Amino acid sequence: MALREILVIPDKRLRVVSKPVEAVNAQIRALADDMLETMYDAPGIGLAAIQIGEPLRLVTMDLAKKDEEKDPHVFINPQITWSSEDRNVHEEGCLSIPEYYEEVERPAKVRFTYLDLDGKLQEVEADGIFATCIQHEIDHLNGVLFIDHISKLKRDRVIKKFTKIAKQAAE
Ligand code: GNR
Ligand code: NI
Repeated sequence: MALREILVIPDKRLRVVSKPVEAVNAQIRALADDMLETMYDAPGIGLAAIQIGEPLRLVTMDLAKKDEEKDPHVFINPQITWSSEDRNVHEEGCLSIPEYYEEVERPAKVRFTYLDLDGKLQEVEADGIFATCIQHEIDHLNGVLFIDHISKLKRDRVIKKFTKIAKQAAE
């Protein structure tokens, strides 16, 4: 297991469309391990592989509360098969946009398929924070960030702030 660096905006790699995982092998399981370790360390409730620079359609998640036991999940090639008409507003954050939070409206419930770590196809229905989080992570696989769902004024402001920080760090 290894702790990996999390990419932060405006890193262009966060805009890449990730490729499907071709085979669930030892390499993929090792990458999922690194992602879980990095996610727990951050700490975050979800992580997409591209956030550690790996352009593969692989997501980790743990929605357990602080006082609960760990509940690690790995979703490979997740695909939404149904979204509810009714929508929900939830405050979102992203490890690639540190310490910035904003409300985002998304379908309240989704169904999605994915491959598990044994390469077996699964389908689940998600609501609440689970629905919000899987949609946030699948967005990452498509190069989409939660700030793409907020007003252009707010988005431009946060991108400008992080661009300035990156330029200062490069000096
Ligand atoms: O840790 C995270 N919290 C969170 C809160 C609300 C909606 C989505 C998330 S995901 C985020 C971790 C992350 O950046 N995943 O890509
Ligand atoms: Ni994120």
